[in-house]
Amino acid sequence: MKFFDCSTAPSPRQVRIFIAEKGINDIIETVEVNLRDGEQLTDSFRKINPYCTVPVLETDDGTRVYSTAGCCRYLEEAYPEPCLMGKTNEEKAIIADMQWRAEIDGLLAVGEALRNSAPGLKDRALTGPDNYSQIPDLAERGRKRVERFFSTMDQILQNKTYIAGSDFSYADITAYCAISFATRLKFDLPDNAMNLHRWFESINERASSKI
Ligand SMILES: N[C@@H](CCC(=O)N[C@@H](CS)C(=O)NCC(=O)O)C(=O)O
Repeated sequence: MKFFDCSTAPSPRQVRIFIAEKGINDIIETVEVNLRDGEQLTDSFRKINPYCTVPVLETDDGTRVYSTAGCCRYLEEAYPEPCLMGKTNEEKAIIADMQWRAEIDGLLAVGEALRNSAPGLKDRALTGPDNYSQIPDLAERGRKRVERFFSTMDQILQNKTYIAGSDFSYADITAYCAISFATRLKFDLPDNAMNLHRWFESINERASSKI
């Protein structure tokens, strides 16, 4: 199996953490794609992924999976233990619900704020093969959405150890990657978000978060 990664980017980091939690690093060949230098837009990478994004997972029969959710789904089916996407129907649905929220309200909100303001991403306001101009109002909207995400996550974690219940799951991985990316970009977790701080520190202590 081959995994196209970028060590500084939050989406492939989700897959990296997923792989580490499954304990299958040894059977996966990792290929680093240099997004900073625009390697995702080269002809040779377009042949690997026409969407020009990472992660990409190439399975042993040569099938390529282009989305984070698709990569994680494949790994969960192929390596069911430890379970990261739920066992019962209810668990599976709640984890999918919470993961989707963390992706849309967390990771995409941080991306909206960053990609519509960073000088280095001029005309790259969206990922993919086409160029899109930055819209400063969207950067501002993204910042507000990130603040809202922090407070919603704090509330969700009020009576729970993890985002989707009592077990660590894919929903925690997505929320963690979104929040640690936000903190790298100088979004501060609110001091009074005690549940969020407690949860964030507990995920920081997992070996899988060190990679
Ligand atoms: N929804 C996609 C998003 C993937 C994505 O946007 N990846 C970013 C890195 S976090 C990327 O490849 N960016 C390329 C670029 O900035 O042109 C997924 O989850 O796979």
